[in-house]
Amino acid sequence: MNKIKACIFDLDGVIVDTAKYHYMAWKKLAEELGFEFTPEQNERLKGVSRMKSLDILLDIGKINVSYDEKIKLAEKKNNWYKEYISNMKKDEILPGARELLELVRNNGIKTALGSVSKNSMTILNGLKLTKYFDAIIDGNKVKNAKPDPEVFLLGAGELNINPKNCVVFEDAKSGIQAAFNAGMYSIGVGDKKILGKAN
Ligand code: B16
Ligand code: MG
Repeated sequence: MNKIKACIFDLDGVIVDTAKYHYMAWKKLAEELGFEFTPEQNERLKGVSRMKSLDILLDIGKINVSYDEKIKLAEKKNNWYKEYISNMKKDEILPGARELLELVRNNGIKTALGSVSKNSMTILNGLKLTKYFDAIIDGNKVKNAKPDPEVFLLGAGELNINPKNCVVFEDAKSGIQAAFNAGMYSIGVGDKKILGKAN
């Protein structure tokens, strides 16, 4: 592979254990709407934007609602999610994540966050992790959710590093595909059966 000059990290499910909170909030919304939402179905929502996730969820529940209603449902889910993450503790930083960030930085390798979550800054600041990133790309900066490569290409751009010298760490199938689409090397964090496309 090419020389590694930058590492780009996804947030939910890679740096912090927030993927479970997204699932809890979507599951609660599904229950309120009268249907079951399984962990297997939840895999389709990982790395996907809030509104697109809602569309997938409503499709699973075979529910049709107006655009205005969708905005209200997404807000409801986000309020539950924010309530869950407001109580997060430092031990919810995933094992080895902080150590890896320190290690790569100590070796002169740049770091970026590549998340489509609009709540990224709340989480990073809350857990005092912001200082580990040379660039931060979050859901407020990107227009296209993974598997679109935009989030990772913006990260490489802010770091001024060629995409072919970047390594992406991802827990979502859509994120591994986004890294591939960006021409970057990828490391899957999770189940090999789901993330098999990762380098
Ligand atoms: P929010 P990541 C993604 O974060 C999550 O994987 C996905 O489940 C979530 O819907 C998305 O962020 C949007 O999050 O509602 O907080 O804006 O994995 O790209 O760090
Ligand atoms: Mg993720």
